[in-house]
Amino acid sequence: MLTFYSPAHQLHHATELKDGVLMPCFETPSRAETILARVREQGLGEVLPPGDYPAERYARVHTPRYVRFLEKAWGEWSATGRRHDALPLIWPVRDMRSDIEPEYIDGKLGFYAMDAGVAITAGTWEAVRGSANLALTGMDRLSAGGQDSAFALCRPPGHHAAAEYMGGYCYLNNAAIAAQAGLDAGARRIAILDVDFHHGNGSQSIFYSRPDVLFASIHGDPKRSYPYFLGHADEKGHGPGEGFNHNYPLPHGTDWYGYRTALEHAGRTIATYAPDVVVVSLGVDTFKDDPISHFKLGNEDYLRMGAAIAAIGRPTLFVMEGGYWVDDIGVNAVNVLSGFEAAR
Ligand code: OKP
Ligand code: ZN
Repeated sequence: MLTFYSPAHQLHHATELKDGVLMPCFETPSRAETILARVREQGLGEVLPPGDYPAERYARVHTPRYVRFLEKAWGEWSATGRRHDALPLIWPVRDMRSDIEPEYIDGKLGFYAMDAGVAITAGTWEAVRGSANLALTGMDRLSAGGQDSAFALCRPPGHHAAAEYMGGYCYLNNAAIAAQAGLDAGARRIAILDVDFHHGNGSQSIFYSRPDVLFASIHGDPKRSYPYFLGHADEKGHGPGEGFNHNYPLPHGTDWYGYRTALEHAGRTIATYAPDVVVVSLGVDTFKDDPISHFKLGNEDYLRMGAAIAAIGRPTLFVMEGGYWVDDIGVNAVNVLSGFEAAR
């Protein structure tokens, strides 16, 4: 399996509030480096750089004003004399205005964010573009034919980012950008299977009213887990998208035996949809030792997960999302990929 990787991700190393103190994010550069080392150690296949793409490609699923904000945010923030990470501290809720973009950067940060887990730093935009370009390059290789699967080693992750907001360490939605690129290259249907512990609210939101991208997500029940406000089982899609959104919220403590039932159900749903490509939002924060999540999967379960994804039987693009127990992140992520390959 080809892996797409870029060192540009290292330019993004941000802070978040942990128990009231600004600390390095759980989402660290070492995550991607550890996965890359494991890809090489296991001889998974060639490691290739991303192509370059214009920002219009991101604006196929994001709004142009949001993409412009991401590009300009650090410049506007640092022009006010501040050198520390730019973090939102005010958010529009419910009946507030979403039509008028604030002019001042502090207002813009909140306007385009769902939480304070998305600091913008000097290198964030370069890293974020690089990450999206990996997903685009992976999809382009699948669309060109001759490849059954590819792995976009994306960092920062993307699945919490919607058309017009960032959140949960995510800025551009890499999986959604790739799915749209697949359609633009001639695919008729794409399925996104999101196996990250957290519900992929951004991916769901982007495709909620569309039948050409089916979204299926297995995740910690939002009644108790981030992102709290989306990801319930009764969210089935809207209008022409009705019936093309499938959520599998599971309780804290879910182990492989609980997980596999949902995964097999999601797999059958996707196989019936017969997509031209499956995009897997690959988070391995379902691991038993993950510091911010609450499932109980073990190392070998990721081999089984890969085999279950292979059983769907479609060309597959793996896009890296979360996973915060760095000691095992390489083993677990690559186990999914090797389990997939062994079962094909
Ligand atoms: C991103 B991805 C922990 C707070 C959790 C946000 C979690 C984002 C997860 N103290 N903050 O889905 O893995
Ligand atoms: Zn996650």
